[in-house]
Amino acid sequence: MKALLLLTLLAVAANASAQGAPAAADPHAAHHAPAAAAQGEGELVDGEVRKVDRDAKKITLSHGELKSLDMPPMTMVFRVTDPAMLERVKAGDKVRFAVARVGGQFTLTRIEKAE
Ligand SMILES: [Cu+2]
Repeated sequence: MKALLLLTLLAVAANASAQGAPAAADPHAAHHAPAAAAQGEGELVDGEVRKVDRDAKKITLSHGELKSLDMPPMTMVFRVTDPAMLERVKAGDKVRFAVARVGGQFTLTRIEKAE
């Protein structure tokens, strides 16, 4: 009985750590450490808009280092929760933005044009 309980606990622990790992289907995830879920929210970083896809609610940004998400500078695609955020920016704009991990996806929480 005791052994069964231990196995159950191990299974729960393994499951929990698997959920913290990036989705294997995301080719961008490989170089991102599985940091804690809500980390990085609110940190404004400099970036430049590469592509805006309002229909898909996605934006491609090149960004500087994101220390709280343990990300080196790169170009990547972010999901947006509100497509209205994409009305104000276009490819080539210098921006400042904040990103959070929502459901394992890097999601833009804020974006504004840089001065
Ligand atoms: Cu990145």
